[in-house]
Amino acid sequence: ADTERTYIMVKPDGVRRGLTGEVIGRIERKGFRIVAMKKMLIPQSLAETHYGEHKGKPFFEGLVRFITSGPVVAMVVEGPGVIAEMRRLMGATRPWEAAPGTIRADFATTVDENIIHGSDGPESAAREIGLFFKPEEILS
Ligand code: YYY
Ligand code: MG
Repeated sequence: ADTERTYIMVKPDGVRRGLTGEVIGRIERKGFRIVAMKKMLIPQSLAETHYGEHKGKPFFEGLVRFITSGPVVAMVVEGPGVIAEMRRLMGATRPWEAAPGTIRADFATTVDENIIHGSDGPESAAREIGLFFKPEEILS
C-alpha cells in the first residue's frame, strides 16, 4: 500500500481516562510512525469546522460540546495504507458494533464517547491534518 498520512486524535474521554499511552502504544506497536503530536484544547470554531460534515444532525451540538470539554491529543500518523488501517484498528463508530480487539471495542461503551478519532479517507485526512497542524510541525 502507498505511504499515507492520517489525522488521529485521542478524544477528551480517552485523555481523562488515562488511555493516551494505550492508544499511542497500539499505533507504535503496529509499526506506524507518529510524525506530529500535541495536547490541546480545541476551540469551539475549530471543533465546528472539523465536524462540519455533521452540522445539522441531532448529535452535532453534543459532539462539539464533548470534543471541547477537555484536552485532546492530536496526531499525524504515517505509514502504508494508514488511513484505512487506523480505521480498522479503531473499530466501528458504535463501540458495541466494533470488532473485539479494536480500540473502541476494548475501551468504550457509548457512541458519543468513543475514545478516538481517525480520518475516514484521503480527502478528510488532508483536510483535518491541515486544520490541526502547520506543515513545519510535521516531522518525517
Ligand atoms: O468517523 P467516526 O468517528 O467513526 O464517526 P462519524 O460518523 O464521523 O461521527 C463522528 C462522531 O460523532 C462519532 O465518533 C461520535 C459522534 N456521534 C454521536 O455522538 N452520535 C451518533 N449517533 C453518531 C456519531
Ligand atoms: Mg468520521
